[in-house]
Amino acid sequence: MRITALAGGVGGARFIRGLLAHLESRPDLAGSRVTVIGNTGDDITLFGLRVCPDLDTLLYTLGGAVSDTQGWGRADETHRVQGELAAYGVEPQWFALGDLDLGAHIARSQWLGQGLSLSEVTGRLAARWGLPERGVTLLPMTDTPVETHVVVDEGDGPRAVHFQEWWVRMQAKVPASRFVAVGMDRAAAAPGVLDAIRQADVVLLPPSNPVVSIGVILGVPGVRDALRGTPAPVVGVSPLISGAPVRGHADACLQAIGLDSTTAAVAGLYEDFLDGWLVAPGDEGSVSRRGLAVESRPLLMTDVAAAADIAGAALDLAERLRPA
Ligand code: FO1
Repeated sequence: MRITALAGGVGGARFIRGLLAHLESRPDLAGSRVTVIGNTGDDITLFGLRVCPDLDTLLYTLGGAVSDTQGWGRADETHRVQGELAAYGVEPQWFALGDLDLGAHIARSQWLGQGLSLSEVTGRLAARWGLPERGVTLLPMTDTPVETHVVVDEGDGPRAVHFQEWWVRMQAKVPASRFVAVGMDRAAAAPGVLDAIRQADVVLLPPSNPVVSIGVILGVPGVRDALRGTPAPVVGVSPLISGAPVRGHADACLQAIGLDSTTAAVAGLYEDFLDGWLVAPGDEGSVSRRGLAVESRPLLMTDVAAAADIAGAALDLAERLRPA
């Protein structure tokens, strides 16, 4: 089976890890291939290095090296280089870059500097983490730089800050009035992205942030059309449980674009291509849209087994929606 998923950071990575665990329990689906289209709107250049948080979170999580307490970054991490940067007074100091993590950013920046595309770079990093052996291909949504910037007003008038400054330094506590995907007007889908959607047997939307992760991927030219046109059923998993995100700031993001923090509002963002929607118990009544198959089940990915069950339920729903 060819499965394609659009994914952001921690929630998306944990879901894909669950999906792979579920596939291992399905001899009938042996040989399945999973293509993950990763959000690059969170990317930031720091200290001359290109940092791709969502791609790295997917690589580390699927490679078994992620810090499970944080959900991002490396396990057993140290911050000696960061301590030196602080000692020299190098800014910014609000974005924690560990020593092991810096290895990925240096390798990526070196290869980008040598003219490799972000897709080629991501392929090299993925090979180190054993993704090809697990039938997984990780594609950046675009090879051209796209960065989400956030318009905030702290009382001295509106200004745009990089997404990471809003997300990490401000902890999304300063209300955002707008998200701008800088560079999207010049962006093209990375090689293989549109075909991965069009030629999939199933397309899955993990419980990633619907505005700044999935929403940014949907802004890549051709992606939304591919999702509307693919013969594959498109099944999503609600990132909200009773209106609240499990982690992160999806509620603040939805509020910023004038939406309620409800699973119905999120489904509404995907309504022109969504075929199935997995919601938390008690939320099923809130989403009633013609042509949308809604099912409810516990959605807390407390561990890999729980994530595998959720991914399995999404896959089962998609298989029931596939044309006979
Ligand atoms: N998140 C934080 O809350 N604080 C950090 O200092 C931080 C550093 C960081 C470094 C590398 C990386 O790949 C991710 C990092 N994150 C940090 C998480 C990141 O802001 C978010 O995971 C995504 O950008 C949103 O999905």
